[in-house]
Amino acid sequence: MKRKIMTLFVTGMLIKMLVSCQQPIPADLSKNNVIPVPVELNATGSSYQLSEKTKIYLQEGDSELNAIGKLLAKQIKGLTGLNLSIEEVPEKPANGIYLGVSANNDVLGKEGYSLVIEDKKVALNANKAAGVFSGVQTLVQCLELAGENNTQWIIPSGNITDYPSYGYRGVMLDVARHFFGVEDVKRVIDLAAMYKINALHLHLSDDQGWRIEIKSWPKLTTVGGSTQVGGGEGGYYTQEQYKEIVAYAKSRFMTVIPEIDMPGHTNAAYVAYPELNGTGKEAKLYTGIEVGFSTLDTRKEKTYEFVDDVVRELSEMTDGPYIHIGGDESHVTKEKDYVYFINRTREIVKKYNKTMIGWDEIAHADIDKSDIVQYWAKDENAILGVKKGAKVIMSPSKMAYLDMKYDSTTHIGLSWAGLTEVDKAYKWDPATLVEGIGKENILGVESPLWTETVENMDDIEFLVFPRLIGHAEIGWSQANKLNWDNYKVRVGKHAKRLKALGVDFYESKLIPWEME
Ligand code: TNX
Repeated sequence: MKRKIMTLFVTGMLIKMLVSCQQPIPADLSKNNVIPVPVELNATGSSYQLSEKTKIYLQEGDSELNAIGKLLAKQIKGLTGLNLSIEEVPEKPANGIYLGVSANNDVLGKEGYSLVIEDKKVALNANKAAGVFSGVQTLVQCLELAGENNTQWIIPSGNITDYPSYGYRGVMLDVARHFFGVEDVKRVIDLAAMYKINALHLHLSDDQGWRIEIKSWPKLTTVGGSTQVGGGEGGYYTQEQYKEIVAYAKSRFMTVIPEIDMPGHTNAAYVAYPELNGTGKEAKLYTGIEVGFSTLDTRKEKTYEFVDDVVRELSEMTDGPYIHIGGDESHVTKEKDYVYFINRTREIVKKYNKTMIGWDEIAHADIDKSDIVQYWAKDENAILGVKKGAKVIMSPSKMAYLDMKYDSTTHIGLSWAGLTEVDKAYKWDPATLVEGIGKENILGVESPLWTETVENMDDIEFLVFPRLIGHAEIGWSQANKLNWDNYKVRVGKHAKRLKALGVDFYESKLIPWEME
């Protein structure tokens, strides 16, 4: 009898243990904190639990998926400590995390994805690898701790269907005023990619420094790259290093847009090659932060040989479709010379099969629907560009400029466009901001970080985060989903993640940060 009771007891314990292992932990995906907020999200109340045994399965035979699988494993490892193995499979498996590129769903486009989370499996499907990459960023954000003593990593169950509002979602880093090396740029790429930013605009030249090796004009870097704001030693990327950045960005589905700012902002270039100087004054290396005093000599053929060589070499190392030619604040270039210069430079960019982007002033030149105007300052310039058929990248300085101070006490940053607290940075709609510019005219959104006052990675992180996260949502999410009160709670929940990654973000008082 005793034995029978014992057997029953042990069997009961075993069953209980088995059931408790298999019983999914209840969780609510709708309480999630995903940024950018997805197009459609339905919660089903249960969860998928991760363990050391969880596998990442990849649809067979796709090298891009393989790379994404590895990045996913790395992100999961970083967050949870779990080592997931990766395996290619011919068919969707009955368990594990599956990544596939055969969604065959027009609505999803190139970057959209569908994510289905069930008790036993997670399936992420897209039309293209870029979509899987977007979905992976969502999936990682959905991971949370649950269960007894909060020790289990789970993904709340449900379905997410998601795709971007705008195809271009960028961040700009000015590496001319202060130079930042390859490792810093890679960190910016990684952090921005977590929020589905897909364009990295590098401001590679300005009065204070020339930062990209051009083999046919070697003194641009050896002389023009030798200093920076404040008189530090400056620096530049060799072509090999630049290509390394392009490849790293590409592996995160991000396009690099190189900018050579002309005909103004060119002091460093013509200190190296005085024959390009159009000011009639002798030039010296410059380490201050004034703008608008420099110009190339727009009427000299030599200048166009220079532009041709620079654009050719840049095009050869850039696999993306765009070359940014600057064009802003050319205050000492006569209007007719400015227009002449932009027109000729535009032809050179076209000759190398690239699309020209320029700051909004370029709308005064003979541009058309094959060009892109980056709105930063003047409505009338951007509107003129749109009238000529050009598409617009929205970077309104009052909301999108990451170098503006948050408030009057902010220790770095400028304030010429106003103070930009996190709510102001978030509360705008690209499609209604400027009368005469609608969604159909807009390529996307970009947040520029000018670095006159930015000296190191901590400074970058402090000004970029959290404002870029809000801009990422404006660029990706549907306009009717953008809501500050809801957003501030979600972004508050990102504090732990950001801290874990060592991001030195600005702890705005407007956001209910959850630090513990
Ligand atoms: C204006 S924005 C500039 C930059 C400065 C920036 C500082 C633009 C196209 N030109 O040269 O760095 O202000 O906020």
